[in-house]
Amino acid sequence: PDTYDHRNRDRFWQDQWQAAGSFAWRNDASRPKYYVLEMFPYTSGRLHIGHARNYSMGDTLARMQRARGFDVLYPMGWDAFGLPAENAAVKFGTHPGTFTAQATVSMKRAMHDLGLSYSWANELSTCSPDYIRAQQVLFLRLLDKGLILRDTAYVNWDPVEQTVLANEQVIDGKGWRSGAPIVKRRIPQWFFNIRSYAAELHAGLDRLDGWPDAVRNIQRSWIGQSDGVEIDFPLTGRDDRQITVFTTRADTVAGCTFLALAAEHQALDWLIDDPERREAVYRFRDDILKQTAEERTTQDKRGVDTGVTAINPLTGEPVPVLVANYVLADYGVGAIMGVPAHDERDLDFARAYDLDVRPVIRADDGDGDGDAGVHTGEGVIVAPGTPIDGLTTEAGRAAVVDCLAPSGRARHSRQYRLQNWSISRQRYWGNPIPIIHCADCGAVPVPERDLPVLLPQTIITSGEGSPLSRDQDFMTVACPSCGKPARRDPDTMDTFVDSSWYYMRFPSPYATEPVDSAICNRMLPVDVYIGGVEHATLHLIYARFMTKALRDLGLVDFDEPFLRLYNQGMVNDELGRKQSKSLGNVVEPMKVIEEFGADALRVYLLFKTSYNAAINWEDTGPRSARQYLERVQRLVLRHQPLLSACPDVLAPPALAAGGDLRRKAHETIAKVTRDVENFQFNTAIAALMTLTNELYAVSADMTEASEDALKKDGPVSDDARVFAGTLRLLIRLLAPFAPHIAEELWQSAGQDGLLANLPWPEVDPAALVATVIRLPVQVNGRTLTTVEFAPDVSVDDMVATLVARRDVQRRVGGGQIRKVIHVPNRIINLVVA
Ligand code: ANZ
Ligand code: ZN
Repeated sequence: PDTYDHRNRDRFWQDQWQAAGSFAWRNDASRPKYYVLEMFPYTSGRLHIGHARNYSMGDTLARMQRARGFDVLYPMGWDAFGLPAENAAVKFGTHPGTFTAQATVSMKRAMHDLGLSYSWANELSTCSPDYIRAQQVLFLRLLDKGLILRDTAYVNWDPVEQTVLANEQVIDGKGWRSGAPIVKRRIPQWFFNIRSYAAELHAGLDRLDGWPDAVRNIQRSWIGQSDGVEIDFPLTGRDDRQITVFTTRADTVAGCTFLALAAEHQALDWLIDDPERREAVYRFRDDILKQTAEERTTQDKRGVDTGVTAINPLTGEPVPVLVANYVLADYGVGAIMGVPAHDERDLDFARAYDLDVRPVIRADDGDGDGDAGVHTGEGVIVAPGTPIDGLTTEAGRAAVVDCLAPSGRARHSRQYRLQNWSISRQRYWGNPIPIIHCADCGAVPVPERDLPVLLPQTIITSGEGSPLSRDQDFMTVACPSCGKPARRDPDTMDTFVDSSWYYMRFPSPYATEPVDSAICNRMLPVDVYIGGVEHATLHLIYARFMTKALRDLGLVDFDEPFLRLYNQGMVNDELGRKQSKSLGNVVEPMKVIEEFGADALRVYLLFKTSYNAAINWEDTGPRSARQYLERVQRLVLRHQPLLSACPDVLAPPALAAGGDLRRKAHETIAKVTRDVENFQFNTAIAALMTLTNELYAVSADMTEASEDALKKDGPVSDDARVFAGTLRLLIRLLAPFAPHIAEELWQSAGQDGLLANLPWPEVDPAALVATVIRLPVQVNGRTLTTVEFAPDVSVDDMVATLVARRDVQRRVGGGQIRKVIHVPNRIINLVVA
C-alpha cells in the first residue's frame, strides 16, 4: 500500500512487540539503570490528551534509552482510590471497585493504542490487596518509628466532601477538589510527622538541580523557613506563666505595645480568670473558628482583649494581651508581639482597638519617622534607656538575644510554615487505617499477620459519621491486645499517601515487604519524572517526605526520589482556552488515533513546541505530522531496491564518499540523542526533518545511478551506499517518536527483526569532521555569496578559487585585491581598490 494503514498495522506492531517481550524490564544489573516515570494517572475512566502528551515524552525517552543499552524501568500503574470513583459509584449504583476496574481497562487499552512501551509486569494498582497490605505495613512501621502521630487538632473540614483535608489540599481557602470554603473542626486525626523533616526538605532543594526552579521555589515558600527569635513575656502577677512569641524583628521589641494570640492558642484554656471576660473571649474564638481560612485572612483585623497584661522583658513595661483573627495558630508559636509602628498588620489592628503606636526604628536616611505610616525597613534603634539604643537593626536583633538569653527569656528560633500532614479521611474508597481503638488499650495496631484490613464490600451511603463508621460488621472487632470488644479506625488514608511511595514499589510490586530494598536501591532514584506542575506542593512534597521516612526505616538508602523533574505544558483548545466539558472543546486522543494513527498524534504533540510550553490544539496538526511520516515512507518505497541491495546497517565508516551526507547523518544521531535526553523533542524531530530534506535533495540522482547499477548487476556507487545507509538511519532515529510506522518502514527497507530490539546507532566521531566548510564571501565588506572549501584549504588557494569565479570577477570589476581578511570558519573578505 502507498500509505501506511495505521488501523491494521499499529495493532500488528503492538502485538509483535508484546510477543517479543521488547519492553519487559530486564532487571539486568550488568547494565546501567535508567528509570523513566510519568505521574501515574487517577483512574477517572478515560485517557485525555494531556496524558497522551505526557506519555509520548516518557515513551520516546524510554525507547531510546532501552536501545542505548540501559536497563530501563518504565512502569505504569493506577492511582485507583479516591472520591470521584466513590461519588460516581453512588450516583450510578455501582461499586467504586467496579467503576475503577472498568476505568483501568479502558485506560490501559488506550495506552496500548498509543504504542506506549511500558513494562506491564510491574503494573500496580493502589486499590489491590497487595498494595493495600504493603501500605498498611508501612503505616505501622512509620507509627512505630514515631513518624505518625495522633492528635486532636483543628483541621480543615471540607463541608462538601464531608472530610478532612491536609493544608496542601486547601488552595486559597478552598478544597482542592470541591472548591468549597474550608472551615476548621476539631477531630482526632492521624498525622504524618512531615514537620520533623522540614529542615531537610528545605535544604535538599538546593541540590535538586534537575528540578525546575519554579517548583523548587514553590516548595521553598511552602516549607517556609524563617529565622527569628522566640521571646518570653511573663504575665503580670503570675510568675509561673508566660506567653512566648515568635518574631523576625526582635530589634523592634521596645516598640511592642501589645501581644496577640491566635484564637486556637492553648493559653486560652487557663489565661483568663474573670468569667465574663472568658465568656466574651470564647464567643469571639468560636466566631473566628467558624470562619473559613480565607475569611480569616482577608477580613478586617478583629480581636478581643483578654484583660490580662504581660511584661515586656526588655523594657519592663506592661502590655495588654489580646486575641486577634490575623494571628495564625499553625505558624511560629501562634502568638506575636504587636509592633504597630513597624508592621502594617499590627498598625491596622492598633488603630481599630486604640492601642499605642510607638516608633523605635529610625530609617538610616533620617526621614523614616514622620506620621506617613509605618517604617517597616531596617535602620537605627531609638529606644532610650534600653541596652539596644543606637544600634543598627541588624546588631539590635543579636543584642536582644544576648540581653535576654541569660535570664532564659529569648532564644534563636528557626520556624517552618510546613504543617504535619493530616491523613485521616472520612471516606470509603481508600486504604483503611490499620488501627483498632480499644477503651482500655487505646490505639492498637492491627497485627501484621492480620493485614490487609480490606474494605467491606458494601457502602452504607446514609447515616451519621463516615461511611465505614456506619458499618457495624466492619467496625466491631476484638482488641488485638486484650481481646475485649473494640472498634476499628473509621477512616481511610488520604489517597496522596498512595501516590507518595508507589514509585518505590514499582520495581517489586509483589514483594512481601513494602519495598524490595536491594532492587529499589539499584533502580532508584527515578532518573526522569514527568508530570503536571500542579503537583508542586502536594504530591511532590509528600513523595520527598516518604522517601526520607523510608530511608529512616532502613528500607532504602537514597534521600530524594526524583533526580530530574519535567513539567509538561498544557494542551489547550485552538483559541488557547483550557479544555473543558462545558466549553465542548475537549480533544479525544482516541479519535485522533483512529483517524491519523498513533504516530501522527505522538509526533504532533512532541514536535509542536517545547515540552513545557502550552499547545493550542490544531485539528490540522496531526494531519501534517502524518504527512511528514508519509514523506519518509515515499522515500523508502522509492529506494526499496537500493536499500535491499546495500543492507549495511549504517554507512560504513571507511567510506570517504558522500562525505557531506555521511557527516549530516552522524550529526543527526548526535543531535537526536542529546535532544531526547534533554527533553528537546521538538528540535530532535526538526533535525529528522532536515535530514529527510537532505535525502530528498539527492534522491533523484540516486535513483538513476542505483537503478542503473542494479539492472546491470554491477556495483553500487559509494555515494549510493551512503545514501541508503543514511535513509536507513533516518528510520531508526524516527523509531522512538513514531514507533509503528518506523517498524513498517524498516520492514519495507528489507530488514529483518524488530527495530524495537535493535541497539541505537552509534556516532562515528570521524564522520563528524567536516569534509567541507561553507564560508560567506564578501567583497569590500558586502556579502556576495557562500562558497564551499576543503577544511584545510590555505588562504592563497581560497583566493585563487574566488578570483576564478564569475560572480566574484563581476563584483571586483577589474580592481586590484589590496587585502584579504579571513576569519577562520566565519568569513573571507576581499578588499578591492
Ligand atoms: C514583631 C514584628 C515587628 C514583626 C515588625 C514583623 C515586623 P515571617 O518572615 O513570615 O516568618 N508572626 C509571627 N507568628 C505569627 C503568626 N502565628 N501569625 C501571624 N503573624 C505571625 O514573619 C514573621 C513575622 O510574622 C513575625 O515578626 C511576627 O511579626 C509575625 F516590625 O514580630 B513580627
Ligand atoms: Zn484492649
